[in-house]
Amino acid sequence: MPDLLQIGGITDDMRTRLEERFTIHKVGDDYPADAITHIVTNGHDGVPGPVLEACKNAKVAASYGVGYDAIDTDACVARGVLVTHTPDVLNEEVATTAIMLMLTSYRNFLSDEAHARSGAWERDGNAPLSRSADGRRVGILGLGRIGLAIADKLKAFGTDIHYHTRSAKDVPYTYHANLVDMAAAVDVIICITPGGPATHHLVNADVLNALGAEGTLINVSRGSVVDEAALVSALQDGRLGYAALDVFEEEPKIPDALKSMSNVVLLPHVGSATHETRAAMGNLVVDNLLSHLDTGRVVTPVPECAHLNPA
Ligand code: NAP
Ligand code: 8YV
Repeated sequence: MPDLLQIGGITDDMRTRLEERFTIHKVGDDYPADAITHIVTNGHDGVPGPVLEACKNAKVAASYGVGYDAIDTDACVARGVLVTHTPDVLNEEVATTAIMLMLTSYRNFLSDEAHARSGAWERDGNAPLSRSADGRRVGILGLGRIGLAIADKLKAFGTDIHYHTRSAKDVPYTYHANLVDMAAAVDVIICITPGGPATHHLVNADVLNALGAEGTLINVSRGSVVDEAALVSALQDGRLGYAALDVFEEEPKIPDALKSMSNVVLLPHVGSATHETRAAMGNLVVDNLLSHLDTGRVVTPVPECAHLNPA
């Protein structure tokens, strides 16, 4: 059987399917680098440079996740390694996470829940009023597969939808070519672009200032998209009102300042983390690897590697 290198964790279902066709080696163990033809990894661990260099005969690196900013695709292409990812199967889940972050922030459900659970309701009376999430102006930063799913779900809340991307799309939403202009025009920004150098600190102090003292920043993209230091200082100064975050610059570290703020909602990068969606992602990872074994083609190459996938 061909040799597969495992970087990071895989689910039991993935292991069961992969063990039928591959001999699996783990990256921390002593593995036969020259024999490795396939790699399985994820959006956090990527493929470290020394591993890519050692696995000279690798043909495919299949990543468990849609975002692949942790993988050096140029280096992979240079070595003829086809990188795959898991688009589409997680659109609805991540969109739901974004909506839940927005609703939680507006409706103050975390402190309301604590109020009910702690007995404060009986002792001190009703919880404070919160802000309505209905009828808001929301700017989606990145209107791709997941951004479009977010827009669809927002319609249920009577949202006025705006977006910023590098090029305008054929959609019935308000396009802003300039992100600061969009920030000034909306109540909420939801970040859902890819990570990597092209989007690094796209949300900077100017964007946060334009979003303003009543504004809400939601990030379900990558921590690198938001200048975290600028975010902390905007929240501390009251220049930005609220934030709801699933992703951070130095995961799993979250700045203590954010942890101490009651106007901030924090999640540990769980945008796609349900049994159902992770199973679909795992199946697509394995489908890519098995398809390559059986046909020489993969199912979902990343765009940078599409030319390595035979027609
Ligand atoms: P996608 O379909 O490729 O969409 C990306 C969107 O971002 C496009 O609309 C693109 O439009 C826009 N964009 C790219 N670069 C930009 C830039 N420099 N400035 C402004 N807009 C830019 O990607 P997707 O499948 O929706 O996934 C998006 C990202 O979500 C992933 O890459 C991943 O990082 C993140 N994600 C997070 C979680 C989580 O658990 N929190 C889960 C899944 C995905 P233009 O090309 O026209 O600019
Ligand atoms: C996962 C994600 O947390 O798909 C992505 O880009 O961020 C999430 O779905 C992660 O990639 C799992 O490896």
